[in-house]
Amino acid sequence: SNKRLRVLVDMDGVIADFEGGFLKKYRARYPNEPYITLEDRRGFWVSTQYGQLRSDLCEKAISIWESKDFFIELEPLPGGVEAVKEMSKMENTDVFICTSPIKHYCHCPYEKYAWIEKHLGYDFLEHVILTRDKTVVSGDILIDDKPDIQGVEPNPSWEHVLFTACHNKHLPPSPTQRRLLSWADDWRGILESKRH
Ligand code: DGP
Repeated sequence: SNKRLRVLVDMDGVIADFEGGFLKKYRARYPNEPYITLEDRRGFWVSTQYGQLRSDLCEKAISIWESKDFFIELEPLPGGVEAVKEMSKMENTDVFICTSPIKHYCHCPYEKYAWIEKHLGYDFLEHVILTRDKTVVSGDILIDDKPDIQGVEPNPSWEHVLFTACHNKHLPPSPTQRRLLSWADDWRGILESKRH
C-alpha cells in the first residue's frame, strides 16, 4: 500500500531519561533517605514503589518531578533523538511525540515543548501531542514504555510496541505485545512490518 505510516513516540522513558533524571535529583535532594536503584525498579509508577519502601517517600518522590527544571533537564536516552530524526525523514512517514504531562501543570507542559525544541528543533513542535489519554490519538504504532495504556477508546488504532525500561524489563514476554529493547534494536523493521 502507499498509505502513509503514522508513528507515535512516547517521551519519558523512551527518548528522555525520566528514571535516571529522577534518581539523580531525588538523591541530591534527599541524601539521607533510602532510594530504589534502577536495577530494583518495578512497576510503572515511581511514587507507588517509593511509597511501598516507606509511606512518606511517595510524596518526596512526587516533589522531584513537580519541581521547576526537572523535565527540561532530562538527558536524552541513547539513540532516541537520532532515531526520531531519522524516521521523520523517511518517505511516507509521519512522526509525532505523544506524551502525557503530569497534572501539576505549571512547569511540565512548558518544559516538554522546550525539551523538544532543544533536542529535535523548533520545527518539531508541529509534531507534539500532549494528552492524558493516548487511546483517542490515531496512529499505526505507539512506541511507549508503559505496559498498559488505557483510556476511553477500547480499541485504539495503534499497535503498542513496548519500549524496554528499568521498570518493565522483568515482565514476562507477551504473545500480543512486541518489544523494542532499545533504540539499537530493529525499530526500522517494526516500522517496515506495518507498511505492507
Ligand atoms: P507517559 O510516559 O507519557 O505515559 O507519561 C507518564 C508521566 O508520569 C511521565 O512524566 C512519568 C510520570 N510518572 C512516573 N511515575 C509517576 C508517578 O508515580 N506518579 C505520577 N503522577 N507520575 C509519574
